[in-house]
Amino acid sequence: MKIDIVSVFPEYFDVLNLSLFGKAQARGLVEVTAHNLRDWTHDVHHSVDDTPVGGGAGMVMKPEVWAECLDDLLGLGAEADAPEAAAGTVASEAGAGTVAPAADADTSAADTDTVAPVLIFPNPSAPLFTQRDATELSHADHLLFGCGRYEGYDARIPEYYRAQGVDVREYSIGDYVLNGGEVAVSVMLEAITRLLPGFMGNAESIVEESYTGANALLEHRQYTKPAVWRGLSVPDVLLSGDHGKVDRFRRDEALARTNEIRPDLIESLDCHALDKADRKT
Ligand code: 6GU
Repeated sequence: MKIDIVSVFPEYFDVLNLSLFGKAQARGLVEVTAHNLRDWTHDVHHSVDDTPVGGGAGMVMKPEVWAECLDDLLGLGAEADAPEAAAGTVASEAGAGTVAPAADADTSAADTDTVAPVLIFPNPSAPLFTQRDATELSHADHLLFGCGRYEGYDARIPEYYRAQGVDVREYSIGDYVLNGGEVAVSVMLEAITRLLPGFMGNAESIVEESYTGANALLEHRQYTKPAVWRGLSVPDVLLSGDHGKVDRFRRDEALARTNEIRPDLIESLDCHALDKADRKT
């Protein structure tokens, strides 16, 4: 999986050379490049932001700088804006009956043999990023993250790239405010890449986690040895060796804890995912 990140603090992502992510990079499972947005500025101050139109506090990231950067990284470049570019020429040829529309489509697909990246903007005012999104994005070949700073980015940036046919996503990671998108991108990146085959080493541990599968329940609590520690005991049933009973105990606990801590997850449960015993819980 190829990953590009654009930020005014690209050094923030140096931590991706550590730990499991560093190993995954060394093994070629992921290939990350953090770019400095200011490299696409032309003015002496390398400015990337301006005051909000309509007034208000703070600064908003300018669309021109982002567009130069994203055109480059998406491979849209000059031909997207040039008047003699694809759309006009192809349309007139097709109109003259010389080139079949299907042939045009084939040619343009062959021209770009690499898959277009999914373009992702962290945004506290966007829909919540969930395990479902992480799973979906873990199947992409190329992700491009654009980190906003200050009061955010000009709303026309995602709008423009959507209109160009790019798969553009905007996500919030939770109901709190961060200073910029860098932390949010780190969170999303970890949630996505740990799902890549071979990233974790132990695929089974992923399957049983909270928020995954049809159930999307909080996970049951975990214990290790000793069976009694500072007067606190592991639940007896876990020591019984009866796998059926252990599974039922864990499932009941997952349901009860989810109901207490995250009733919203219970509300959105697929009722077909509940078995007969669950309904009694
Ligand atoms: Cl994606 N960005 C920022 N700046 N703050 C956030 C967020 C994102 N998600 C929650 N808070």
